[in-house]
Amino acid sequence: MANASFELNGKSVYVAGHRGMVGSALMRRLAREDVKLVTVDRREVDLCNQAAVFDWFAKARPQVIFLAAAKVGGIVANATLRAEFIYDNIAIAANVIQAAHVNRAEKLMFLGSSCIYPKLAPQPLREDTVLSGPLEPTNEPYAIAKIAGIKMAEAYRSQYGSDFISVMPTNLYGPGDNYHPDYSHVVAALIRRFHEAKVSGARSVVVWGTGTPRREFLYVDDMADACVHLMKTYSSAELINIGTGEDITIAEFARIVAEVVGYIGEISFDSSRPDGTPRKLLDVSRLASLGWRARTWLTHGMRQAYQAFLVASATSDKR
Ligand code: GFB
Repeated sequence: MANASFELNGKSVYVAGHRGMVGSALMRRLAREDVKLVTVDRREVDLCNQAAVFDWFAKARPQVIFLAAAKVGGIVANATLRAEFIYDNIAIAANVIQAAHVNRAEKLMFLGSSCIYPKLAPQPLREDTVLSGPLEPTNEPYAIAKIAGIKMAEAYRSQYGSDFISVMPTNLYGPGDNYHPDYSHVVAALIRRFHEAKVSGARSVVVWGTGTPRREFLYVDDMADACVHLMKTYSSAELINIGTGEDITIAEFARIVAEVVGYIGEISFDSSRPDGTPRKLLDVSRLASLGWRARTWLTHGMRQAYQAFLVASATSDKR
């Protein structure tokens, strides 16, 4: 049974990964709920360290867990740091899910990714297509780790009756993104590249790949809102997608970034760079049936994301 009514009020709620882009959006959203927020710094508890995680959980004993901690990055980070992506993400999922079980947490939400679906699965991607075909090679280690987390949540529900659920976000963007020139996702990479081109007066900006892949982009505060909604209303072994239900090509997206940033030069494409999966549009009908839809238009969200980039770069310049 998918529908549920879970009370968050008065509960201790742990956001794992609270300093990341998704975790910090969850912190902003949960500040509007009547909950006791619990966090722990990475310097104090490394989530890859089983003993540290088990010790901390035994003391903190959170009742509700949003498992948003992960090692993440864009297409090149995924394709290059393959060992780190599979090891860190499996370790984080294994340690936190087991600790939640041992300490009798009431509910846990595991955050996966749309890259868990087969590269050539029918579009839009339905939740039941997971494990129905080969994965996109650039991010296979990350996807396998996320599938391991999903299968853990499912197995703990089946063997122990744990109320553990898994949500699959589409490509996310917004405040708190990572703007690393090589390892970031496309949104942060292009905000930075177009901004730097505008500032330096460059006449051309290079976008990776052919520009033809299609991607769906969800503003991270919408993602956080959907997570809180699903924590309260969803209880099932089945995955649930979180997205907007709409996608655009990378070429179209690059033009939006140029406009938001105010860059007026040329845009060219470097097809020696990887395209990744050709299309990754989520079927969001399950989410819609639970009464949630995305509210932030892409251009509006991109304006907010650009402002957040300007603030972040001004802060880092002053250091
Ligand atoms: O965001 P991105 O790295 O992730 O790339 P994926 C999306 C698309 O944007 C690809 C193109 O087709 C890239 O070739 N792109 C164009 C760029 N210019 C750039 C650029 O400067 N930087 C980047 N990064 N891309 C990731 C997965 O796949 O999606 C992760 O690797 C995760 O595992 C994440 O699931 C959400 O959508 O290709």
